[in-house]
Amino acid sequence: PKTIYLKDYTPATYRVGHVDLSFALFEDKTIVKSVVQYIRSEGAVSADLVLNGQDQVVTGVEMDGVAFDGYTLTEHQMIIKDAAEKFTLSITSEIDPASNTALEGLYKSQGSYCTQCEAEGFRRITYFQDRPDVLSTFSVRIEGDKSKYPVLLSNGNLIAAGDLEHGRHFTAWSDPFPKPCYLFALVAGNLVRIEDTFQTMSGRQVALHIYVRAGDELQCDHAMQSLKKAMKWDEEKYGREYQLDLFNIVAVSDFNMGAMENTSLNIFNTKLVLAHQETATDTDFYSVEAVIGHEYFHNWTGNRVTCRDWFQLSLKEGLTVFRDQEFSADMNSRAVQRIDDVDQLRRLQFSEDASPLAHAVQPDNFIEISNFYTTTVYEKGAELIRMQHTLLGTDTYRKATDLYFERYDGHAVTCNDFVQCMADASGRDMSQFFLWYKQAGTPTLAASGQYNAAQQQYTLSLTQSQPDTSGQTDKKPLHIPVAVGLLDEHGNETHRTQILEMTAREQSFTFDHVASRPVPSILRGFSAPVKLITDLSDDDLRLLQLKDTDGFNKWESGQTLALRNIERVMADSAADISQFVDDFGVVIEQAVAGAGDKALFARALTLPTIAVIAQTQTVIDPAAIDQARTHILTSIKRAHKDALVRLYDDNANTGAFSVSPAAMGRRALQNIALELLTVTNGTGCATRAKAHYDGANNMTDRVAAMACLTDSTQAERELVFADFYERFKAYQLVVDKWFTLQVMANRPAIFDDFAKLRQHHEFNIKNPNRVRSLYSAFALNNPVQFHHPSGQGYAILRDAIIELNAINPQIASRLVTPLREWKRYAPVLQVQMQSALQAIMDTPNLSNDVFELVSKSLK
Ligand code: B3K
Ligand code: ZN
Repeated sequence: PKTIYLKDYTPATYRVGHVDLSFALFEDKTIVKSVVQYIRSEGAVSADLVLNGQDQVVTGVEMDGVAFDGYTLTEHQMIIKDAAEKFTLSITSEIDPASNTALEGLYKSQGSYCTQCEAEGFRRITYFQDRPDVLSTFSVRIEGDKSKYPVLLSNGNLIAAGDLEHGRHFTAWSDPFPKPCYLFALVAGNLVRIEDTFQTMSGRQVALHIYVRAGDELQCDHAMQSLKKAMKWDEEKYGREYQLDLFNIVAVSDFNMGAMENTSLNIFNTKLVLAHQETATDTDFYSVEAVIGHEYFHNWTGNRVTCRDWFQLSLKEGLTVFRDQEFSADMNSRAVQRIDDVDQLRRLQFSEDASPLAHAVQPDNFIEISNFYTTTVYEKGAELIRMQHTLLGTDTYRKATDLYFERYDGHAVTCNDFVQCMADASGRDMSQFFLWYKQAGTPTLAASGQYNAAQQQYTLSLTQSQPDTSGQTDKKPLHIPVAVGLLDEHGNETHRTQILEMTAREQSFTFDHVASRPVPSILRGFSAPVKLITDLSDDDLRLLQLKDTDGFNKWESGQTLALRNIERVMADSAADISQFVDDFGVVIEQAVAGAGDKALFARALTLPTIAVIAQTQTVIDPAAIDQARTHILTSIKRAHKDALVRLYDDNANTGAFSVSPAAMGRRALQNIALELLTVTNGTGCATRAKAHYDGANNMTDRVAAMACLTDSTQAERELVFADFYERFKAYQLVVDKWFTLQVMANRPAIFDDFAKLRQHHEFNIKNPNRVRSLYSAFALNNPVQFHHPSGQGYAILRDAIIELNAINPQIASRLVTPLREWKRYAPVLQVQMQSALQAIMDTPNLSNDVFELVSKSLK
């Protein structure tokens, strides 16, 4: 496989004026005709036109309307040497969407046709310069059987439709805004639609349509409301208005990821559209809102201003994730949003950084671009935008984004161009900041404080260090915004949040008028994606946990105390944790008293997960982490059972179901009480969890009850899981949950259970959601059994990757993630993880996707 380098970027030799596509859909094949105007670029270094294409049979080529055979076809290219300065090329080819299991290009999902072109799927539809910097207007004609495919959609505006002979019909579409081919989309199917409208800030009416399979239309309201909120939010926060008269969303069951932002025709995984209290959890409701927002926000950040090349992926993804995070924070609880986002960053991105697959937010090489839709490009990328927002301040940041849109609307640009707008609008030098885009790895920030009573001064000394990562050593210091406030010994805030700008390896910052020894609240709101090490005592952390005005650091202090205690127990199982357990009781009492954000209390009562704890360990031993964690949870339950029962009862479900943040917070708090009360998995626990399940009027409570039962060996477990299946077997997304909840079980029967589920008639290896519900759920949410010393867990994943490699390389390569950090695991686990990776490596016909991740992981 060939490696592509950022340094080798050259502009396309030909520009494209207009693309005209026509699709004739037949059961055994689809005939695609593309008519494209090519114009040689000024200063082009060659007159050769090189088009990408694969998995299609070319049946006819014309140049300027005349049959043409002056081209060469290679496995993945069509080359026309010494082409004219300006010409029109027509290519007719045949493709077979029904046999496309990679779910890239044009494929079929449950009887409907749909497309996925990002990043390089358009080349599976027709021969084209499949790169994001070739922008053009598109017109599209689709024809197919009218009874099978009554709905025929593409991007832009509908300009014609009509009936044809033999029960067929057609539609014609025109998208007047130039776009790269990765934003092209087509849908044909038997779908129903939900309609609404949105009036834009300049007073235009936009028709909003959501298309789903018949029967699913009752589950679309939340998505529609979320879309309208997102459109409004982008107008208010970024001054961005939607430009077309129509905005379509289509939900499909077979989709490699969450959703895709194709211009005016977003295609979504059903999981991120459908939401009803009976079938979706609060987390699902939350994700639907976030992803509907995310794809909508791409209209400006990604589509109207797009990427020059795929090394710039974070230009659109990091920025759009930041935008969706802020949207969710505005719609819900800001502190909770930040906590959840940071938790995810630590669990997934920090672990990526700690593995051989660590890469920069703007990578400089790749083999397969699909492998770079990573949490580094997305979530760390969002942190880089957040830091720029922090450094500039809200108003200047807005000036900078206005400048960005004004300068680059209709253009394909780079991350450097974005940061330059930040620099130009603020007058700040952002060149050191840009290193965040180029250097991989999670920096460590060490902080220590010194109080000088005589001078009434407090000095905070900060040291930053950057870890070596594959191919990168001797890194330079970064420009880090460190948000700090000071509290006095009573917990009163004496110094409000200041942004300390760290630019050197070591730096000290002095605070004046400090009347007594303060407790610093450092890195408020997690102002930079670093690992923070402080010299704060347990008492300092306890003060912050109770009194900090920063919601994030209040939570974080409790988590740090929990981590310290887990480590104490890991070092000595008889360690004294009574102080921590007592303090935990104080938080439970505060939650019972009920003043404050319930969702925030629920987070405060949640111990760090095994995955987050793992990121703080030099050698990872999931079973040992689990043992220490469970010991603490059990001690908490024993000490505070009565208070937890009160917390559970006080937060019981009353009245009608609602997805307001307050109602979600109440459920989260009651469910964490349930979780703490059922940690010991005895008969009482099972009775309590089953009662919770039986009394539930929504999916959140049912799933919470089942999560509490899954490790159990009590009879209630089987009763509840059987009832759940019978009740919901008609709902694919709920059956996914049924698979997931069972493979999360930390109990010896897991391997037998897993084998049965793999053979279950509802398991389908071609459906990505089902694969994730079984394999990813097991490998990521069941760390103790996945890392079973027998190696059975690794063997399960290895076999799935090998099987999927031939079916759907993108999904296969995603499954490599849980193995990539193998070098950090305890020696007996490490060798088995390595040999699982080696077995995959030794498999013939590896896809580029799997080859790249496995070979780099093994290095
Ligand atoms: N841009 C798409 C991701 C495409 C992934 C291609 N392998 C979804 C998103 O980030 O919004
Ligand atoms: Zn995106």
